[in-house]
Amino acid sequence: MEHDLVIEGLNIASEKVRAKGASTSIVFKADKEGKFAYYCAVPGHRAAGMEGAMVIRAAAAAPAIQGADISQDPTEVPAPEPPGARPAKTHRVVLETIELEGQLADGTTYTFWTFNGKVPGPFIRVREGDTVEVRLKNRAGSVMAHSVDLHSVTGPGGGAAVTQTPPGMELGFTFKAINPGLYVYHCATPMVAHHIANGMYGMILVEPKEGLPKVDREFYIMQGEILQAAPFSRRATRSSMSRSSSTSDPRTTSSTARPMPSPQSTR
Ligand SMILES: [Cu+2]
Repeated sequence: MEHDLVIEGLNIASEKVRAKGASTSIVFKADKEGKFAYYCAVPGHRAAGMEGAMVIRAAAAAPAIQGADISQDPTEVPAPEPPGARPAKTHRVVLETIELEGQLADGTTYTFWTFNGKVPGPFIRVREGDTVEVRLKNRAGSVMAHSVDLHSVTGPGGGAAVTQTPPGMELGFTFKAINPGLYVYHCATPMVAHHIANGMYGMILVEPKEGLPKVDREFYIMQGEILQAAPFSRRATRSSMSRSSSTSDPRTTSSTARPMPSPQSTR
């Protein structure tokens, strides 16, 4: 028995396949949306059941990037100095606090509060004995005051006491790095946890006097999480937040963040 394949509306017809076990193929570009009937055009075959439908849908548009990429590049580490003691230096560290709409996941943005527009903020690298002049600028247009508390600083609030900076202002202080170590820094403006959770954290490395041993590569990685109480694009109600907060697991800020099942529709 011979057969063929016709797709109606797309102007496609295969050659007839005659021999037992024979095959043929057709190549076409699906450039027309719609539902198209296909069938065998050998008389009587369509009526006998050799038919079906092919649906061609428009490709789903790639999700538009709506927010800024706030992810810090893990290779953004200040170049290491050769091991061995060197005379003390003075560093000037400028931190600008920027509140911006960043991409949280596909189709979802979040207003991050950042140091220099990235989360985590810039990696700061100094050496024991160095002097560090810190300038904190709060970008005009910020909604909040911001500050910086460097855990390498033993002064009041790690600097936070003198850097509570209103929008559009700049404040600063100078400290001497006397304790080698790898320290966190963060915004310490009340509510402090709110500022940290929104992205205001980073690290400062105070190398020992003699420097650190040489390594092949250095990376800068900190983990942050955004907890959701409702699926993407939905506003959480008070009840859904309280219900899911006890059972929710953390979702990262990476582009692989997944929507959480919500206990109820909350639009
Ligand atoms: Cu802040």
